Amino acid sequence: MNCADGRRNVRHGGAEAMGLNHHVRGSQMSQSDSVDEDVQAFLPDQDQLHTYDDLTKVNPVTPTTVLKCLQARYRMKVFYTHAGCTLVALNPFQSIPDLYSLDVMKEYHCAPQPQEFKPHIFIVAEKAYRNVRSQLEPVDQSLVVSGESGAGKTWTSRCLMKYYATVAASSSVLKSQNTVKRIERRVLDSNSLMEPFGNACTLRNHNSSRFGKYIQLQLDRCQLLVGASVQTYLLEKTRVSCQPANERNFHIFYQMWNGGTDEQKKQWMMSHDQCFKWLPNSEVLIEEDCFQDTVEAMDHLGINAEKQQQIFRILAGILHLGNLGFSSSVDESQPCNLDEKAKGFLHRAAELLCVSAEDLQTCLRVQTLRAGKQNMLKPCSQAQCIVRRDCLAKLIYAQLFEWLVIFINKSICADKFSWCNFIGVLDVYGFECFHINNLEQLCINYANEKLQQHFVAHYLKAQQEDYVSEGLEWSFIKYQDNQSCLDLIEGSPLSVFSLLNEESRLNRDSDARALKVRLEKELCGNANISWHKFSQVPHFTVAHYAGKVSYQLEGMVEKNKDPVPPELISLLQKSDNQLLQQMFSQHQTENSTKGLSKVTVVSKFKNSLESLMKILHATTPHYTRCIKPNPECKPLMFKKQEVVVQLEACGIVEAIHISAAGFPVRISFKSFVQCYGLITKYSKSGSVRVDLEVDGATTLQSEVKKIISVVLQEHFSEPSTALVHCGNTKVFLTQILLESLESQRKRILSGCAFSIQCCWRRYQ
Ligand code: AD9
Ligand code: MG
Repeated sequence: MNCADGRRNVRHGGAEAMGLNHHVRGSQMSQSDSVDEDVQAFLPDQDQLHTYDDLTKVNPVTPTTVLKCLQARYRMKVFYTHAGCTLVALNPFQSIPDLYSLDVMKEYHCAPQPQEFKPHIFIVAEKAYRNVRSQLEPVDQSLVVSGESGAGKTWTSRCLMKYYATVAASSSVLKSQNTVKRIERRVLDSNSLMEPFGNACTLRNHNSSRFGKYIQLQLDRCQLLVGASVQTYLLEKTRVSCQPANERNFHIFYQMWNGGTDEQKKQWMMSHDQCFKWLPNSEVLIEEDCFQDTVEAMDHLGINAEKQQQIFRILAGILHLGNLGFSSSVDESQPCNLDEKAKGFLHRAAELLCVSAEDLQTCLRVQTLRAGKQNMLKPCSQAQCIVRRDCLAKLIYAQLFEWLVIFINKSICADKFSWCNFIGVLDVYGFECFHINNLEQLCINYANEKLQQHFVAHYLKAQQEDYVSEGLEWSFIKYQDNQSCLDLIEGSPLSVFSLLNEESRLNRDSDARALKVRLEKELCGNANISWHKFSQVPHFTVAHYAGKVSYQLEGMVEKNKDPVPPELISLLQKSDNQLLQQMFSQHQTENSTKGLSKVTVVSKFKNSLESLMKILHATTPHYTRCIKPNPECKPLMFKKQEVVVQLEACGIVEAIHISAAGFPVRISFKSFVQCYGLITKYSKSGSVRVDLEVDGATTLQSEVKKIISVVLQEHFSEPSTALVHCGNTKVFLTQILLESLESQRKRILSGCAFSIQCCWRRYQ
């Protein structure tokens, strides 16, 4: 039995499909093998579904056939599948020996035609690497890795980085802060440092990235890796002060708690008889809790012992802030008091952050209001004190993360004259739809809409190229783009973002209901927004390409403003911790010169995404869609319902629809004639001789046309162009025509079998 994707079935064996030999054998396939192999019925044979290396070759391409195919492959432990210009990666949730070994890397790197090997993330990596050399514009490449939480984006990004650090290893070293380390090591270390600070254990992934990142790997003229730079997006800083139930804070806090020496813990004032509120679930140890790895990465990147000590003291200071509680004040004119138990934590927090305990306490309990040119002091309520405490912690943590990223960039970025091209790896959060969604989800889903738009444009281009190279018109493809959803979110002059910003810039307490009325009035013309008539909670629902999401308006304006009381910044600027001082000295200049206080979260995010999109547009993209086969993260468990939702969310189903909008079934002339030639041979009107020895596209094309005309005459009254197009080497069909061809072929075959049986009986 042969398989539909051009490779003989015997070359693919279940578990063997993972190993090295398998790749080697795949590569030995000869040209002639690949021509006559797809002689078979083109409707998928259930037993052979796992052999489809490319989902676009499953005939017909529908969400159901695609799902079945992926399931069959997963069962056979085949985790990668092409989907046209995209790679689908199913998370195995178990380590697969040898799948990512050095030998396998070398094999893909050295192969003359790696795309003939089994689908693998290394094919994508190698293709991008070779494109850099191709001299075709644009030469710079982007590898976009997407998928839902726990699907394997970060794992895949690491794999890609390791691949380049191996195949493009140079002898270059970078020197910074007295440390000399090979650049490949440093680039990988940058990941090891960002992850403990930016990742956390969540209900959906024990190592969930709480920020997006785009890493550009810089290559010199000889295509050797000489440096890298990192851009990060929207760190989930609220996690520092508020951890969802059964989740944890960022890994780094647990690493310090579990991995610090007694001496260090003394310096950080962390003794095990204390209980830190912002360190929930500290008894759960995970493999990411390795403090030594983080310290090593810091060493390699050039963060010296003194700086490290400053960093850890700041982090310990944050943890102590979490234990500050306030009691409500009876007299409103008096600030509320610190809880008795909290006093020790206040002093320790102040000592760790190197600020005066008195100033810290005042900052948290009293706000300074500006009235004209005068400042007025106003005591804070209990709730306000808590908001200010959390704000301080988030402010410090976010700034520390930013400082780390800047430091990493200084440490790994090559001199601008020493590199000429880059390969970018984008690891961003996937589409999110929770029970309650707010500004964070709106931003994340907006980012996904942007990427989807880019993907669709790219996918259509690839489709278009196929059609054009086959000499077909392109105009019959109709698809729904997501421009109107993007207009709704970010458009001008009126959109969710613009109205949210308008509200955020008004100096008043936000009113979710009033904002809802405004959105309803101004945006009702856009079909992508709706409201549940009877809902008590102010909200709006957006019809994203990946599904509908309801966003709550309560608290959204405040989140968008993300206000930082200036007293907190001045407090930190006065800190004796050199690093804190340095981190916030910049803050003030920016604040006064650019009026940063007016820059909202959505405007900042929109700007950073727009720069990212500009970069993506100027590069050749390669898409990898990671899929999480089950929410329990169990090895080899495939839940269809979960997977189909993700295929929808990551745009694969949309891509399938685009391809189905034209002609989802594509078969080479030769295969088509071999398979359906018998239709003309045995048809009532047919006396056509099907000569398989005849070569040449023209002859084959006329054979194809004859077969099609017989089927059309017998089954349809429609004009043929609606059902079929003949290209230069392939025939493009609709599913319905394929089914008619199949049924006719089967009828003829069963008729033949019957005649043979009759002859045989007569002969007996
Ligand atoms: V999140 O949006 O950051 O929450 P990711 O990044 O998509 O998420 P991640 O890469 O962290 O998911 O993968 C989750 C876990 O799946 C990993 O920690 C591994 O245990 C597991 N995984 C993912 N890909 C592979 C793989 N190719 N082989 C083995 C894998 N295990
Ligand atoms: Mg991740």
